[in-house]
Parts: sequence; structure tokens; C-alpha cells
Amino acid sequence: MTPAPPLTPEWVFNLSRRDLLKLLPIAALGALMSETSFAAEEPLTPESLMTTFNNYYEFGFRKSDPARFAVPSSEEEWIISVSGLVKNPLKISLNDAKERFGVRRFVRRMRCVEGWSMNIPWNGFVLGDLLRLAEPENGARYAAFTSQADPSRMPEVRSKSFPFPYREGLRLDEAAHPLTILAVGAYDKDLQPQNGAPVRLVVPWKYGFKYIKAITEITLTAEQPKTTWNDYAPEEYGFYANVNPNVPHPRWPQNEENFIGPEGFERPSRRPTLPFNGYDEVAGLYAGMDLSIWY
Ligand SMILES: Nc1nc2c(c(=O)[nH]1)N[C@H]1C(S)=C(S)[C@@H](COP(=O)(O)O)O[C@H]1N2
Ligand SMILES: [Mo]
Repeated sequence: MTPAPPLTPEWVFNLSRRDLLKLLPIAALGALMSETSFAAEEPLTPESLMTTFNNYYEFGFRKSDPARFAVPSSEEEWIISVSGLVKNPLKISLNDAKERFGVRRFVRRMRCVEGWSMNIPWNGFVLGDLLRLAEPENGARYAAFTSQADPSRMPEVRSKSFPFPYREGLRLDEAAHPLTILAVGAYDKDLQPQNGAPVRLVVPWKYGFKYIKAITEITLTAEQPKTTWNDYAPEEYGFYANVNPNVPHPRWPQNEENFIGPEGFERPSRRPTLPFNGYDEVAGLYAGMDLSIWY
């Protein structure tokens, strides 16, 4: 794999939002400034499908299992820890984070590597705001995320049928990109347990398995962190996992997708898949990297 280009987190994090606005290309500016992006103009996936057709292996392996078996966490206060290569390690309650950063609505397309896609109105905040609060050290290059693995509420964690806790990771500049959000809701309601309540990642230019649910820990590291699917089946699931119609997955072609829209899941519409799931403004993050690999 082509090595990641050198990053300068100091540069990314020292910019104020106003500086960032001056520097971003017009397309990115549009996405950042308003919800009149192309995703906002597309029809939404019905809430009833987004909350019943799920992947959440802690609650079972069938698409219908999470909606049937997921129950809310019994934690009174959900705490996210941000540690590792940071000057200001944090244990912040989700309520504090919501108040501090403000919860906004983000309409974003979601593409699963299995070949289906949705368009979802998330509610959340920008992950970069939380990372900036923890003050990344100069040596930080990646962010590693860990899901809650609670045997008392998660049947597959109890039966140890899969390598839990679920882990994911991003390069720090990907994590700090304004398109990357921590979602706490969808359709203007709190997230449902099956969708990763109370807080999950949304990285709209990457395949859905990057959208780690029920996040408890974020650790900044110098080395690329281990991630669940990449460890489990590296020939099928990469670390980068950028949506790429030109590189087929070993089991599923990636040039087209079934969009689950208002017509419902019975009649998903077939449409071409776009590079970076249509979010071209992130292409610059991969300058110099070989994009003929999808992973
Ligand atoms: N903890 C955890 N996060 C997870 C998963 C999982 O099994 N466990 N599945 C991933 C996959 S493969 C996808 S496609 C999305 C599905 O999100 P949704 O069920 O909210 O549509 O969650 C991702 N996040
Ligand atoms: Mo997925």
C-alpha cells in the first residue's frame, strides 16, 4: 500500500473555522455552510427502513436482528474518552459535548460495501471540534475508535462469536475533515439503539463499516490502528475503505448500488456509484496515493 502522505495535524487544528472557510474549495464550502448540498436535494431514505435494516453484529448477524434485539445502554451518563497523543486527555459526557459543540442537521449519503445505499438526515456535531478540544500532539497521525461491548445487553458479545469490541480508525486529517461527524440522532430524534445510540461515526465518503457505533473511546496514535474488519478479512476490507466504483470487492461489484429510497426496500433503485460516494471535496486528502486500490 502506498504510504500515507505526511500530515501536519498542527496545521489542521490550529486553523480557526473562519480560516478554514477561507481555504476550502467552493464545493466543500457549500457542504459546510448549508444543507443545500446534493445529498439534501436527493430523496431521503424512509426512517422506517433506516431503523429496521441494519448491520450491528453485537446484536446479531441478520439485517433484522438489531431492530429486534438492540436495547438502550444502561449507562446513566455516556462518557467518551479522548486519549493517547493529546495534550489534554478528556473524559467528556455526551451531554457536555452536545452543549459545547451544538447539534446540527447533516443530510448525508451512506454507501455499504454490500451494495446498498441510503440518504440519511443525521443530527450531530463535527468530530474535529472534539479532537481540537483534546489538543492533538504533533506526533498524532491517526484516530482509533472503540465501540462499547457490553455482554449484559449484547447477545453476540456474550457468545463471543466475533472479535468484539468493534474497532475502527481514520487518519487524523480524515477525522478532522468537516464532513466527518459524530451522530447523536437521525430524523431529528435521538439515535435508536440499533443505529448505534447514543453516538456513532459518520464518514460519508467511506463504506458503511467505518461508521462505528456506540463509541466509548477515541485514541490518537502515531501508527495506523488495527480495525475489526481489516483484521478479520484484510483481502475484503481495507483501512481506507473509500467508496470507489472502479475497484470491485471480491464478493460485490462496486460500480452500481441499490438506493433504498421512498419507494422502499422492495423497490430499491439501481444507480451508478460515485467515487468518494460523490463527496469529491475529499479527493485532495489522497493526493499522491494509488486510487486504483479500493482499500
Ligand atoms: N459497533 C458496530 N458498529 C458498526 C457495525 C457493527 O457491526 N458494530 N456495522 C457497520 C456496518 S457494516 C454498517 S453498513 C453500518 C450500518 O449502520 P446502520 O445499521 O445504522 O445503517 O454500521 C457499521 N458500524
Ligand atoms: Mo456495511
